[in-house]
Formats: sequence, structure tokens, C-alpha cells
Amino acid sequence: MKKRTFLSLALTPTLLFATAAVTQAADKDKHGHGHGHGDHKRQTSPKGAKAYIVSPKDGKTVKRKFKVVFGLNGMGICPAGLTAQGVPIPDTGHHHLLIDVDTLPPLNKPLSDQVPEKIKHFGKGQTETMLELPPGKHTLQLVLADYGHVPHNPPVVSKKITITVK
Ligand SMILES: [Cu+2]
Repeated sequence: MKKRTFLSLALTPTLLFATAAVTQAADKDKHGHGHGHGDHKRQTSPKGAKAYIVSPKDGKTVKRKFKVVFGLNGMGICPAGLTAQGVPIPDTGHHHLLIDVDTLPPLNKPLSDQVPEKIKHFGKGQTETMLELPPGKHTLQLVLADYGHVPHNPPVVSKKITITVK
């Protein structure tokens, strides 16, 4: 009787981890406030891009509760965060309203989300807001920033306007 020899093949399970796909999702955030910025590459702004305050007009007197309308030329508004593919959409950003801010914050890193009474993020892509401020003079200024809240290069910053709240 002939003995049959079986060659048993040791099948080592090849576990391939899709590491690349996992790290891509790290900067994503549903609420538009992903301030994680590991290796953030500052986004460029196209030539001639301009942010401006549509309303109220510079020098106007407004009621205690008033609407601010944001304007943007030469770029698009996009909620904060990356696309499903893990990339930013070029030439887009979201507005930030600076209230009574004398000196612009550093424009090469994420705008703070710790002082909402001074720097308001509109990470859902809003183009207007209602404000309520105490009576007196106030300044308003817009700064556009990218998916990770970092202003573009060159920065897209509006003229600072002064209003009086009665
Ligand atoms: Cu922001």
C-alpha cells in the first residue's frame, strides 16, 4: 500500500491594513470645528479674491439686534472640513466675523474658537448672522479661512467697519 503524502501549505494570513485611508479622516469634523491641524497645508487664495461686509454699511447706526450680511468675490463658500475624499475644495472657505478686534489674530494658524464673542466662526457656510451688541461704537471685520479655520495665503480679509449700536 502506498502512503500518500499531503503537502500542507501553511497559509499565513496576510493582514493588510489600509492605514492611508484611516489617517485621511483624522481632520474631519461634523460640526465644522475641527481644530486639529497636524500637517495643515495653508490654502492659497486666487488673485483678486475679496471679502466685504454687505450690511450694515460703514458708519451706520443700528438697533441693538441687527443683521450682518457677508460678501465674498472670487471664491466660494464651503462648510469647514474636508470632502468625503479627504481633500479640501480649492478656492473655498468659510467666514469669520471679528467683533471689536483691534489687531488681527495670526493669519497663518487656525482662528481661535475660544473667544466666540470676538471671533465668530461660520463653519456651516453661513453668509449672514444676527448680532446683538451693547449700545455704543463697535467694529466688524470678516476673515475668510479654509477647511481647518486657517486664513488663506494671501489672507482674504475685509475692510474693518465701524457701526454705532443705539
Ligand atoms: Cu472657522
